[in-house]
Amino acid sequence: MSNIEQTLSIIKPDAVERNLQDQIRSEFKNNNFEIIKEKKIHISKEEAEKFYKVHETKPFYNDLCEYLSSGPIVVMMLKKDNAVLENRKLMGSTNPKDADEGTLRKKYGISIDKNSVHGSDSVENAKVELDFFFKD
Ligand code: IDP
Ligand code: MG
Repeated sequence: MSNIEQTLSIIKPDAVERNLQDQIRSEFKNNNFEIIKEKKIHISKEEAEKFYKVHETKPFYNDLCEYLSSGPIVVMMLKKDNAVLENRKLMGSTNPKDADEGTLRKKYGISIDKNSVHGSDSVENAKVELDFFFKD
């Protein structure tokens, strides 16, 4: 039985800075994700704080928000069977050091904070996060 979902991917500033968006886009396509919408934007720190509000009590919250707003990002609406979990699998562990071979964070991530990609972690959060960037 199919379970088509949509999820949000963000190509983070470290990856956009290194011009990796074409390679990462190919990775999604090669893994049968459909890219429904895509845009390159540069968000403010206030917007980053809103996006990462779930992490507001974490010690790394301020740095995280500084970082996400430090340069352009590419946000994508992805669609696939079980897209949320499939994207998390393709991304790999939060810390690139722990990420499996072949995952995006293993291939492109620099460090736990500069880990190149974001992906929604649940169907519910995917809806909220997609709305955040793509609600017109
Ligand atoms: P995720 O991106 O794999 O879902 P989360 O726990 O949701 O990981 O954390 C959000 C982002 O915050 C991570 O992608 C990473 O960039 C950053 N982060 C998470 N844990 C740490 C940490 O211990 N130190 C610094 N940055 C962190
Ligand atoms: Mg997360």
